[in-house]
Amino acid sequence: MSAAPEELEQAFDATVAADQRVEPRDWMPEAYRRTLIRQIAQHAHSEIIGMQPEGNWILRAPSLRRKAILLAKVQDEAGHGMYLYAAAETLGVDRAELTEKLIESKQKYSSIFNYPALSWADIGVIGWLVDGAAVCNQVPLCRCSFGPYARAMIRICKEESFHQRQGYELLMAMMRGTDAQRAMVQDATDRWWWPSLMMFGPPDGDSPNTQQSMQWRIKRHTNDELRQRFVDMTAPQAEALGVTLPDPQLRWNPERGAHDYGEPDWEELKQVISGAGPCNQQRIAHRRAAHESGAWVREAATAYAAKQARRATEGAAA
Ligand code: FAQ
Repeated sequence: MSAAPEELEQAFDATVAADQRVEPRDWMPEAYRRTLIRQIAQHAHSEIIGMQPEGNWILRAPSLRRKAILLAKVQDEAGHGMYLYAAAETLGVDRAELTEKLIESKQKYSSIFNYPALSWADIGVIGWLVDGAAVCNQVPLCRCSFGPYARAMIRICKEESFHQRQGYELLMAMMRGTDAQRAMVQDATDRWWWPSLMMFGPPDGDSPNTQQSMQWRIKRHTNDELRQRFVDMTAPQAEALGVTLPDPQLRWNPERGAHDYGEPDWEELKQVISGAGPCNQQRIAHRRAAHESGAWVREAATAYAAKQARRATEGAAA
């Protein structure tokens, strides 16, 4: 005898309340499934589009060592995209369908990847600030209520935190260099600081999804809570590095036990999310071209898999 809808819902609520994991075979509310598909797909797309600003620097890395490190980082991002698409597929969507939605601009990806990487210092700053923000946002997702997403995040966070450190190490090397190198690091910090704060999403009062996602324990903290955590973590790192964060309002507030900081330009975030950022068109055009020129690989892999399956059946029958 199958369970009544209210019993299924009660079982789901109890799983979430007990901090246990909801698994793909379990009953879940349709809106929970849709929210997860939206967030995991956006997250996967961000990893894949996020390969572009750095990929652009692989051929121009200043040494073989730096080239090998950057190549490995960009490959890790492709891997993160794959785990996340696989997690989304457990919810009943197909990776090919999600890719179509991305290249038709019907699904979002992180605003941060619509800014250009203009100098070699940008590669260090992307590691330090962008991966730093990603880690801050994603560590709590390791405790997300949906099992496949939470498990994917564990490995992703380990790799992102390694990326954050390698970015910081690159910047330390540049800061020990010439005045021109130090100026490059400061310039890159000035350009990436505010967009990094915007990665955490709109302010809480303007975030339509947070409340429900927190009730479902998909999100464990609000956008503003995580943004504050990032500022508090990054301000001393900037000081140790010897760069100035471009915010005259940034200062330690002993009463709050946290840093006060200025307001990001939320109008800019809206523009970038809605497709009018500096690189939106270029990023999607590049992704679409890569998808189209890779069609023969997908066809060949499918034909090969079909041939192997046929051989296995014939072998079993013989
Ligand atoms: N960019 O109600 P909320 C990385 C959208 S991975 C674009 O607050 P929510 C690794 C939001 O989707 C970076 N869109 O939404 C790496 C929603 O739109 P919708 C990606 C944004 O979901 C490093 C609407 O605005 N990380 O960096 C942004 O509760 C280096 C209203 O917002 C993740 O995806 C934005 N910044 O909270 C790779 C982490 N912010 O769909 C390469 C997982 C908001 O309703 C190099 N995701 N929107 O039309 C999350 O934690 C959440 O989805 C948030 C947004 C916090 C991003």
